[in-house]
Amino acid sequence: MKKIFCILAVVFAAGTVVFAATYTVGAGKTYSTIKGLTSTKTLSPGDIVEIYPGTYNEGVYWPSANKGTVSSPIIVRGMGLIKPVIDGTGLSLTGAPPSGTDSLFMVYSENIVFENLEFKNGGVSDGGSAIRLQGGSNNITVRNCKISHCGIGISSSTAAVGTLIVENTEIANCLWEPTDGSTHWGHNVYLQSDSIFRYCYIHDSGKGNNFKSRGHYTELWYNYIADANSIEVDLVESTNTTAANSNAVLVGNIIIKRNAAPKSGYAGNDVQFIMFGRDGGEGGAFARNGTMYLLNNTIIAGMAANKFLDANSSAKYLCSNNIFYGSNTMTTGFTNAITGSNNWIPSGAAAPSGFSGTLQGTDPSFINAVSRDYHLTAASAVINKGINNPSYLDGSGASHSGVPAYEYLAPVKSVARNSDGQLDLGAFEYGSGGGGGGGTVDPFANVKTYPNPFRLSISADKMIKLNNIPAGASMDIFDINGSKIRSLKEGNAGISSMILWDGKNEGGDSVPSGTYMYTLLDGAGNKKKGKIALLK
Ligand SMILES: [Ca+2]
Repeated sequence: MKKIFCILAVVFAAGTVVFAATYTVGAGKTYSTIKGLTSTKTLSPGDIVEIYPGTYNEGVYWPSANKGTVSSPIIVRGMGLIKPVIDGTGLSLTGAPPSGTDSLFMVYSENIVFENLEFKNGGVSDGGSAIRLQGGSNNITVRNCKISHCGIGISSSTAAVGTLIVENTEIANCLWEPTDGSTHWGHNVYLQSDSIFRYCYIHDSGKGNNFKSRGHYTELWYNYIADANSIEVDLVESTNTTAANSNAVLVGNIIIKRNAAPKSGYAGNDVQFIMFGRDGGEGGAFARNGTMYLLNNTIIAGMAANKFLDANSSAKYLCSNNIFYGSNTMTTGFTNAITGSNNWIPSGAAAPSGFSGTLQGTDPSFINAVSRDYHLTAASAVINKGINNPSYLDGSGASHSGVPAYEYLAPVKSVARNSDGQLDLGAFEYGSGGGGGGGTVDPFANVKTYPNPFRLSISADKMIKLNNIPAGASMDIFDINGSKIRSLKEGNAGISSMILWDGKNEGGDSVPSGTYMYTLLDGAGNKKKGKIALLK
């Protein structure tokens, strides 16, 4: 029997009606592999690709024809509580599309969101990446993903690539170990293009750096970057960095250098920590022509040998409201490139000549530095010692507020930063949420309702879906008069972390077109309210 495999939804974009499709991938679904879909279908703006839990041993090519628009991106979504795994075990990631790929996801496209997916074991021997942006890629978002044990975690090519956004994502243990005797480093992140990373946990790069970019402009907001084998944040030169305003802004990050020597053969990298300049010192064809704005970060050296800030003669730092703890070496040789105010540094460290309002002491009074809880105690001398109006210039030279509105919350979340009218130093305001400081997390923060509006007559499975539902949560649906018409539970259709509604009331009758209100409730008493527009 012939089946209709796509679910039609209605997307209102810029006043036009676009018919978008939902495609399902997984065991027993329309497509058994992701490649099986992308090699046979051209995806359109607003399309949704639902990847069901399982292991996908494949490299996938995302061609330029598969592109969304800014208002109607293509969503590629892992379904369920356990992320589907794209596992590169045994694959050679050295090929060229369309038949081969050099990465687990090799992307040439625009306006795509990849969310709730896990990538691992790709390209360890051949340098393949979990996700690689190739020429023409732009406005690619990676959200709520996990990447580990690949040759490189996320990379981008030297061809024209637009902005990459990575949020709520863990990237760890990437390691490139060639079998042909050649020397390569591999990094958790290695970009040639502009990027924004926020609420991410980037750690334990196997050989190289946690975050490396040769892009013109980089933003890092509220990330936890720790325990690289080599450099933690390494923003160096390329043809992209000679133009004015080849800047970077780092706000509210926790950046930690571990107390351990690098692997054998990589001597010297127990010194470098944050680099804004050149890979190879002052030589080479290019330089980095810009400023790194370091604002309200907590920067922890694991040992006295660590040098916090490194640069080259054309690169500058503007540092305000940071805590530098654990080493007395702020920099060597680049003190004139470093300006800023209201930073805390150890009493044994020499403040760079461009610093003003420096606080010094033996201990900034963290809740528990040994267990890495860098929230502040009530006794901390850095409370209310920040400047209140930190700002930065972006990659075009436009000025923006650098006031931190959020804080990193382990492992890959964020929480609003307390605002008492006077900024504290570091990544955590005294009394803010997270460990040590109390506070709560919205368990429904990532719930999405789709399609919404919901057009019953053209929906093949006649279901409206809510994803990212906490285990055991319930949903009450009300009509416009406030009368409860239906109660549903997480997993009601046999898919964990989802609730599906068939547009019927408790008695099994289809409800009329209109707006319906719902309330989600979890076992801890947390609530979320929303609306569903139902069209017949
Ligand atoms: Ca304060």
